Amino acid sequence: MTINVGLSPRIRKTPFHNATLRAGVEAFTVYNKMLLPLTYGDLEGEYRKLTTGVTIWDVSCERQVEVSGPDADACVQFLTARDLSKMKVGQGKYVAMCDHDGRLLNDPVLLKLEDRYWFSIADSDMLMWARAVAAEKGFDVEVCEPDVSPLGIQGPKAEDLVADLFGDWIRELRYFWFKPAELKDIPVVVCRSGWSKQGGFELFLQDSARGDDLWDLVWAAGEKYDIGPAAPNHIERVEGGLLSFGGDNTPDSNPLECGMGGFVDVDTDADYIGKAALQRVVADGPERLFVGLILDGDATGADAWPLEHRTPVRSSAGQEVGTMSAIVDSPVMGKTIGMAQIQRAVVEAGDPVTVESPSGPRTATITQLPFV
Ligand code: THG
Repeated sequence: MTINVGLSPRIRKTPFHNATLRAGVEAFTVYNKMLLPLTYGDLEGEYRKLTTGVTIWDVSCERQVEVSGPDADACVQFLTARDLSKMKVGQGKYVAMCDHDGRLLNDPVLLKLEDRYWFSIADSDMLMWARAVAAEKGFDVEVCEPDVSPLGIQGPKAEDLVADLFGDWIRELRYFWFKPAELKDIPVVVCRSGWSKQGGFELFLQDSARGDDLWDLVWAAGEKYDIGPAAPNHIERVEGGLLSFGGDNTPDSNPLECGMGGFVDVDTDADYIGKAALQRVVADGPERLFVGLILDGDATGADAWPLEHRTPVRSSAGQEVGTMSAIVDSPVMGKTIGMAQIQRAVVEAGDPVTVESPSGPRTATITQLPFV
């Protein structure tokens, strides 16, 4: 008798799946019901290549929610807590999608194409949400998940590599701006974006049958830059203060409690879900702030541990004043650093706090994000 365990059609493989296996992928997680490679077995080397060279990432799981049709502008604006009235074709923006009480539902990159929009989403079901909202509001739109899979090229040498592939015009692309292009005959959208602070691009593959071909072309062009396979890097993203949706925020967090205050427009004519609630949050101030923690003393390796739960952050009097969602040893800072949601009053008072580490309680200083 054979017992089948593991993969099922419920968990989707990416167009680059075989390529990542060939490259030696060693661990996956599931994101938007799709496999997301986590490591190729050498996290330290992957961090080094990301911060000094160039890496290739299978981030197909950043799925697109496409909105097209006569009411696409109005529908996308209604779904987005940011004024989109000046957004241009070819432009991307980091946006918050919120519910009616201003809770953050997703933090996608929004791309405005010629005749449609793509919400390039984090890990929550926005296809369902967008369809429901569009239908209830009577918007004349079509909402779907298109055959689009981003391939990340991240690191300081990414620009030279992508210029070798597509031409020097890519050097003129501003952050989150993009352009449709072809590589050989593979249709892609080239966007200056990616979930790292090291610079880079994402090639949004528009034909899942060509995953191997695209990966191999990038790899071949990357050989002269010593390209390596990698993935969204936990240490680098903590140093860079990038929000991991679902990990750093709780289901009831508003965007101001997730460090997204700068990307939310409340003083605008634009009409969107959650606007009144967010106006109140801005007027009253959020209850919590998303901040960095620097643990006192040098990073020893003993106090950065995998966090399976948000762990309590306490005041010196022992009161719980927040929760920590990530903790890593930072090679750049030589310190153990964390990310936490902490009561605004405590942050504003500037008091030190305490976190429980495997080696006992550690005092920490609150700091603004990003660290680096
Ligand atoms: N690329 C694409 N889709 C994505 C992600 C991505 N979907 C899921 C997830 N990542 C969305 N979340 C983020 C979070 C942060 C950033 C991008 C996507 C980001 N932020 C910069 C910052 O906060 O410093 C820049 C923000 C700005 O200045 O506008 O890059 O990575 N396709």
